[in-house]
Amino acid sequence: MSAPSTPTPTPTPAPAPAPALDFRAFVDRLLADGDAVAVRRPVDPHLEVGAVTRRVYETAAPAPLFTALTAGAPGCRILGAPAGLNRDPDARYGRLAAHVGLGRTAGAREIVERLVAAMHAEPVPPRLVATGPCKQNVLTGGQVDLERFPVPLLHAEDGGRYLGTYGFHIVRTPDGSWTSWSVARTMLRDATSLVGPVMPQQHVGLVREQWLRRGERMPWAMVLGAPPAALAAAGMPLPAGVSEDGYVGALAGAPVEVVRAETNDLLVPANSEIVLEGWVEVEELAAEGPMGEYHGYAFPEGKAQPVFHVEAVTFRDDPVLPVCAAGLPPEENHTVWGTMISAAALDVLRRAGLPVDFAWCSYEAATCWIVVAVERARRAELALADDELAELIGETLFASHAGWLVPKVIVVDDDIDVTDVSQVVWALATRHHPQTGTRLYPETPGIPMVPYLTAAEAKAGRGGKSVTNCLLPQGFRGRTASFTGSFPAELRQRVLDDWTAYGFPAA
Ligand SMILES: Cc1cc2nc3c(=O)[nH]c(=O)nc-3n(C[C@H](O)[C@H](O)[C@H](O)COP(=O)(O)O)c2cc1C
Ligand SMILES: [Mn+2]
Repeated sequence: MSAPSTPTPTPTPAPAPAPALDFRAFVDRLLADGDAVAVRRPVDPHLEVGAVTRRVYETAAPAPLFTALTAGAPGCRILGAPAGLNRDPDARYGRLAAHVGLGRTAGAREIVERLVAAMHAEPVPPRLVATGPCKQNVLTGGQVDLERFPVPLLHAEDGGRYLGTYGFHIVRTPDGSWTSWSVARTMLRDATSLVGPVMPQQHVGLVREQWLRRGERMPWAMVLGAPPAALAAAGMPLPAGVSEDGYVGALAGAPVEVVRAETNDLLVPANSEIVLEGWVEVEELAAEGPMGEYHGYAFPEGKAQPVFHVEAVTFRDDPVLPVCAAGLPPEENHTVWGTMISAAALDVLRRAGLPVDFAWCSYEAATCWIVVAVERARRAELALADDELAELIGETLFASHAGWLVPKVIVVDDDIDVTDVSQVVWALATRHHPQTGTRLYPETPGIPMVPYLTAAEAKAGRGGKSVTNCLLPQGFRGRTASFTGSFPAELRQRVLDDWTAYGFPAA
């Protein structure tokens, strides 16, 4: 007698990971949308990749996927400008939107509000899996050779070739309580080591300090071609003690899958394109830089920075190395870092109970200013003069991890769309009193990379910070003379409805 038949479960294929959680799916999505182009002719990682990528940013062209590089092992590819802007005004932020799980027509406000909402959601911890695509190739010990990747020289003035321009460090405190993911650049030092900045105020620096105090080398990993949502979170000034991995799950709506590293206990995103594993020696520095930087300049000197020793490399087949060629906006230091700072800053201000509508690091300002819009309707809630309110906003921000990064705060009313730089310029020109409208903060700590700092300020890590009050003065009698401001709604609607009838092409 045969056993009663039990229905055989139909194996349902696992759903393809969304682009936000899988860099390869992200690349495929960009290609399908026409927001990336496959460059099939041979391209040299020595300056040519950088030159093409810079021109892509500066003309808002699709991201270049270089598939035939003249250096590195066959099969290795490079994606330039992974979060560059698109010239189609309806899909301007498309690449960035894909990082955070939104469609390509999402606007700045939608992206920032999603980032803020994820800060208020329960963290979704990563899911440990046995293996993943990043283990398709495993090289350890004497097999490690970073030259197998097409490590580009990105600007002629750079002091070296950069493997890590769009990847993040993974480190953990010695007690295991805090895992930090953070984006920072890494320069190739030799076939088995990298060198890069570790600022003590950044979380990788805070964690390193704990290992230094114990006199132990710090286990380390770096992920290149990470899940885009993870990269975005690693470029976001979340508060100290917050593990970015749980934020990524909240942002993407699903846990990020991680696998154990080969040579240490760190967990790395399972579908990463390239994973470097190793350690940071207790006291070891080497020359790094210079390199074209986020503020738009390249300075002539490099600096001594910590060394990252690589003892294992794992990677997907035909890995795709993402590359940011830093410099004049808009590149990823503005579109990713600037947007992440905007979201973190907006959250700081709202949590402080301030009547703030929105905050935005204008990409054009190279992450050197943030514009904060005050809800005019809620101005009366605080019995503060305009300048006092502007200063309170600035000082609240400057006291936060996000506010350390941005030297200038510009405060406007919410009739200004802060994501439109032309409106910000108009507010600056017409609402800011040059004599009384600026408050200076010579003693306030800030990121020392700001280009206009004096040598003494950069050394002290203080000063060069300001709050610019562009709030309309109480009792201001002007009205905005414009299409929106000067006509009855009914007439405006009629003009819009009849637009082509007047003889204009459709908007
Ligand atoms: C493309 C890109 C490159 C970056 N490069 C650096 C860098 O080289 N050094 C640095 O300190 N921060 C860099 N950042 C900014 C940090 O990632 C950001 O401040 C983040 O908040 C740091 O993580 P943490 O807050 O956990 O310290 C970069 C950000 C992006 C998006
Ligand atoms: Mn952090």
